[in-house]
Amino acid sequence: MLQKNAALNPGCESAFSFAPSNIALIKYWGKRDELLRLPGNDSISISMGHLGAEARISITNSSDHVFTLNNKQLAPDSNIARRTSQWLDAIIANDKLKFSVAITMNIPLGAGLASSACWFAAICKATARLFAWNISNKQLSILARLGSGSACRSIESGFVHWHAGEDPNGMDSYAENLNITWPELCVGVVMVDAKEKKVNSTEAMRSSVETSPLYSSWASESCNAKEKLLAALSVNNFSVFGEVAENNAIAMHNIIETSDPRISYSLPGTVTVKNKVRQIRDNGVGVYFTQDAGPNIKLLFLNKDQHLLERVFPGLIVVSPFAHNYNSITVSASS
Ligand code: 2P0
Repeated sequence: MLQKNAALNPGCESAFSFAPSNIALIKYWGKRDELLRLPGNDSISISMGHLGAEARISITNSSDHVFTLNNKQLAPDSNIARRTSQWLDAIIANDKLKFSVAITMNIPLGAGLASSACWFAAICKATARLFAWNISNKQLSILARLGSGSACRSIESGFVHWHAGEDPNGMDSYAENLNITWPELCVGVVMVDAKEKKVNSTEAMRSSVETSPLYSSWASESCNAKEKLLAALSVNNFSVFGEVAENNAIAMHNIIETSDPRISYSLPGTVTVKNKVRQIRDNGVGVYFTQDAGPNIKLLFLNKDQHLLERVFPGLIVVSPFAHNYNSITVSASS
């Protein structure tokens, strides 16, 4: 795709970049084109500050691409290695160039914490640096999207809007920063299970689109929810923001759970956490949940409630997406 530009950045033998993971507040669920990873609906996310991936990429003399995650080499036939090899081959379009890609990540892989989003976004940004491509974040988001849909939203920090687009070629399906800050907003991760999920998002989405009776109304319902969320964001209305995000997550899981054969990403611990959130909300605490394609729960709350929530959910990982400049950070591997 970009072979005309496939000359290395002068003096640059390797390049690295960080990308945050992101949590969708209005979810992307279902594709209109699988190969180009074009979604059926717009989505809105919040980037997760320091939680994410750092990618270092260089040319290698090996006969194939080599991937390491937190200093351990990945099997070439692992799902993520295969997908990334395909992405590099498609983007660089030069069979002779092979890359060594070292990823350091502080979230677990494949546990519903948007690991593939930060993985592909970080590699995409590092690759662009290696070749000194003079391209915009919009163009980077389109390239990252080809690796994993939600990766397009991890190019930017803060609130991000992924436009589904309509073009069959996908050039109008990109992500952009919403330019809204909300310094008090926090996102908390409640880890229920860090193991890799059994059914990946790509397969589960396909099953939802093909078999769930609820999928036909998803695009219009999520479009209405998106408008409500944008209105709430424009005036920092936390209760509407939280309610819309929570309901959108519930609607997505209803679709997933009514597919045939049935898929469920929730474990008993997931249900316990959600019930606890509802219970403390009934007692006046402003907290809402969202859940992605995995058993772990993300909490949405304001920083005034952080200490209380850390007591209720021991081990809560708190991110303040607007509290720091996350453009230059060092990532330590998750244990
Ligand atoms: C999202 N998820 O909006 C939704 C909500 C999970 C639940 O995007 O097939 O890894 O690679 O495009 O992006 C996870 O799916 O799927 C996802 P592919 P992706 O965050």
